[in-house]
Amino acid sequence: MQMKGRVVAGLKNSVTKGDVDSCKAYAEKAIVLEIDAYEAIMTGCAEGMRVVGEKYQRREYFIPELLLSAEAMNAAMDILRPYVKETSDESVAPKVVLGVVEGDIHDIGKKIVRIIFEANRFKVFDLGKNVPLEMFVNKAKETGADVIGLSTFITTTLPMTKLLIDQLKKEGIRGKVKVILGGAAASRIFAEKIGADAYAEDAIEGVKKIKNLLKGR
Ligand code: B12
Repeated sequence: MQMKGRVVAGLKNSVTKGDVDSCKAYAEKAIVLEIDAYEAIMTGCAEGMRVVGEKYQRREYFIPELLLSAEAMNAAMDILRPYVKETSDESVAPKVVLGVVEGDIHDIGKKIVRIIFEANRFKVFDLGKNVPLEMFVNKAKETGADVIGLSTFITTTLPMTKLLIDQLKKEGIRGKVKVILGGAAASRIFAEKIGADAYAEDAIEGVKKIKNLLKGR
């Protein structure tokens, strides 16, 4: 296996095993070898997390293993983040309020989204995880946001997304701000059902969908 392949596989295995030290070491190797940082995150770390999800579903892994893997992935992302290449797109940057909905603490996907949005020169207001609806609404008003990006990983908190859209209507700002959904619990069909503007499978698709939604603005 080529050196690059070995490092990416190392990242994947380290996330799967929840080995923080080895994850950091592979992330640093990726930088030294000038491996594309986004590729290292997606084909290394995120792939490892996908395997973790499968193991959890097969009951080979439980919450403690998930937490260790999340810690390992976060450690690698901290090292790789500054090296994610910025695009040369000079068009006006969309303002995006981003967060994980109330009741949900899965924030790894959202962290990747932030990295990729910022690499595309979007202005991101990251509200973090477990974010109450009114915080999204207030931040959107305060910043004059073009988009609210909602991350949702558990089905029990999915209804929050519909409540947010209702709230935006009540406040009279639904026409000014687009709503995009992402995360394991969301889907294109669900997004259409609740009247969101878009759903994205991953961060890159999110960038494309947002640019499309704001075309001509
Ligand atoms: C790691 C993990 C955890 C960690 C989270 C750590 C952290 N800081 O994030 C911990 C251990 C805390 C955890 C807890 C729980 N978890 Co959990 N967890 C996972 C796991 C294995 C991986 C999630 C992840 O980080 N993936 C990695 C990222 C990179 O994934 P990604 O989806 O590819 O991300 C991309 C897209 O989603 C998209 N995207 C994401 N957000 C957004 C937003 C926008 C705007 C856009 C455009 C795109 C976008 O872009 C991302 C980057 O490209 C999933 C399994 C799964 N299949 O998702 C279960 C999973 C989500 N968890 C699950 C459950 C049930 C729980 C618990 C309820 C367990 C419990 N009994 O306590 C708790 C919930 C706690 C809570 N209130 O939130 C279930 C949810 C099932 C359901 N249908 O509701 C899953 C699906 C596992 C399963 N198969 O049962 N979990």
